[in-house]
Amino acid sequence: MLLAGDPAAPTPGGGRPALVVVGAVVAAALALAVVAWLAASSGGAPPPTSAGPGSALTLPLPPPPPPPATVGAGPEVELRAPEDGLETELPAVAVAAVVSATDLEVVLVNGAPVAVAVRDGVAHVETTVAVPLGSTTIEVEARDRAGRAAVVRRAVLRLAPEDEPLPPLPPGLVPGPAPRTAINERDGTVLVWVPPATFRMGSPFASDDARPRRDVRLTRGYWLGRTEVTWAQFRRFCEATGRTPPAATFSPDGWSRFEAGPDHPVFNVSWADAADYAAWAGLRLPTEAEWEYAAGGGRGARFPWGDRPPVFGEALLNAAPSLDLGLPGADDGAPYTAPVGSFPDGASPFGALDLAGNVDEWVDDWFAPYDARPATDPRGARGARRVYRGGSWATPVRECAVWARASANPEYANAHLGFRVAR
Ligand SMILES: [Ca+2]
Repeated sequence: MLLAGDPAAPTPGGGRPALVVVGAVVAAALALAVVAWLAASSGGAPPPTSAGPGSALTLPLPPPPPPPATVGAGPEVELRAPEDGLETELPAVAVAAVVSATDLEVVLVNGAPVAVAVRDGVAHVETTVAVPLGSTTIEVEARDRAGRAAVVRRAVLRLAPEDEPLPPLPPGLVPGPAPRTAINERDGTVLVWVPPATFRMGSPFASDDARPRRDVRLTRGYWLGRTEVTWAQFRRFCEATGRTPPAATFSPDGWSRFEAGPDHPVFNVSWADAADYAAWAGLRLPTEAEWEYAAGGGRGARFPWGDRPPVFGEALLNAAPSLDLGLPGADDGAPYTAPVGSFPDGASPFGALDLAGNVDEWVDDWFAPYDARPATDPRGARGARRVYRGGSWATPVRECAVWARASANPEYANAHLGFRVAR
């Protein structure tokens, strides 16, 4: 099976028309699965999609990120998947893109250049991308000869329906309060199910740490804590194991005093504190790749809920004021930590909460630079620093991106850094 972006995938000229015809048959079913999946992940609200008989089905696409101020508007890309029927044998999808640009230089589909045909003054691109089981991301990128900013458009395809049967609950887990959730009996953590997937990790809009991007395959589904571990949970662990709990208080300005409530996320914990808790609970810390996929669902969007930043009066996460967007991050109503799960509208595609903001979260991996080669179930190579993810109450909104990486000495502990568990 080919992976998206695999160098063996079709390139300009090489047998493309036949593959397009066959792949197109798959596309409609996939696109419909996308619609269903996006509808489910957005709380039932139908996505802005139209599909009349015989017409192309336009995938719901996030708005492109703004280009850098020094670069003018680039080409525009419209990604379409034709509606032709159902075919399940071939794990490939036809990608048809319409590109509007006066002086087009190159169009890339998942990083590979594709042939462009100009009809009626508009460039049309058709190619196929092999897709693995689970979720995959189709990404079309175009550049013009003036080198102006490429516009990247994405669609996420799922071969498996959202109501795919869950594997049997492993020992220690019991059914949770909602579909596709479970409760870990030892510590009461509510977990959400994240299915196996292939996705593009990192972002072209990220700092150097989150590049180069790579295709990551997660071969096994996993359970992830719906929220961060709380003070109440961590104190029970300390009582059971004879540990001294860390301080739940700090002075943000040297004279006032903040005390986190028992339903706030634990902080002032080292990486070892987090790992010890997880082991005590019969759980583990998520890997960095697991964390990123659970947060973004492979959609390429900046935040767990999508690309749109919160507007005035809207609470999607607990972050710091974000003057770069002209947004009042303090609208979240929490100057420091907030009770876990306080921002249900900021849920990830799998229903996890507070992945962006509240407290940063230790993950299992050591920090290591990304490698452009595809990776399967990656773990950071042993290093000096452990990774933490997601941003916190002290992080500007824009920096609470699903791809944003941070790392610290494993002994580091601070009032912005906690963790969540996985199984
Ligand atoms: Ca968090």
